[in-house]
Amino acid sequence: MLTLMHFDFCPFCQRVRLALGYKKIAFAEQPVRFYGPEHFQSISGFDRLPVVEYPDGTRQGESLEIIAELDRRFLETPPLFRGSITDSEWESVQAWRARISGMLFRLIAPALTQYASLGQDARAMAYYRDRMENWLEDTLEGLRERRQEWYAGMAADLQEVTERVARYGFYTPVFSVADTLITGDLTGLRLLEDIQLPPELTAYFARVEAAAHISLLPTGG
Ligand SMILES: N[C@@H](CCC(=O)N[C@@H](CS)C(=O)NCC(=O)O)C(=O)O
Repeated sequence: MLTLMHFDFCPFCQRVRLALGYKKIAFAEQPVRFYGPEHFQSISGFDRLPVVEYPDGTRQGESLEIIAELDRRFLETPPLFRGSITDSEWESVQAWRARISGMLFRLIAPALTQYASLGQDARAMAYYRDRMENWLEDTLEGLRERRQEWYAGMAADLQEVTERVARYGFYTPVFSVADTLITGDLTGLRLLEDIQLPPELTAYFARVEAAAHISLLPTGG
C-alpha cells in the first residue's frame, strides 16, 4: 500500500490528501510532527513534506509532482492533470498562486496553530514559530494584527477564483489538480474567525472535500 508522510496542517500535504481521496487510492497515513529537518529526514528521507512511499518502495516529495505521478501510476483513476485542465488554465492557476503567495502565508501562518499537532505540541510550536517568523519577517502576533491588511491585498485575486468556481463548480467543470491546490492552500483562510469568506468559496471548499471524501479542518483534539 502507498504511504503518505505528512503534517495535517500543511497546505501542500493537504493537496495530496485531496488527490488520493478523489482518486480513491487506499493509503496508510504517517502523520509527522513539526520538529525540524533532522526529524523529517529521519522519517521520510526528505527535508520537507509531503512525501509518498509507493508500494515498490520508491519515495517522492513535492506535492504537485506526486499528484502528476499518481495520474501516471493509477491510470484507472480519474486524472487530475491531463483531460481535466488545459495547460493554459493550469498556468493561470499557478500564476494566481504566485501572486497571492506572500499575503496568503502571512494570513494563515498564525491560524494553522489551531491544528492540535502544532498548537498543542510545544516542541513543534517552537520550531514553527522560529521558521515562520524568520521566513515571513514578522512575529505570529504581528501577522495576526495585520490580518485585515493582508486579506485586503488579496481580495481581488480571491474574488476572481470565487467567481470561477461558482460558475463551473470546480476550477474547471471537473475536479482537477487546480482544486487540490486552491483548496489545500486556502484552507487556512477558513480558520480566520474575524474574516468572512465569500459564501460561494465556502460552498466550493465543501464540494471539493465531498468529492475527495475528507475534511481538512482541524478536528479539535
Ligand atoms: N514545494 C513543496 C513544499 C513543501 C513544504 O514546504 N512543506 C512544508 C510544510 S507546509 C515543510 O515541509 N516545511 C519544513 C520546514 O519548514 O522545515 C511541495 O509542494 O510539496
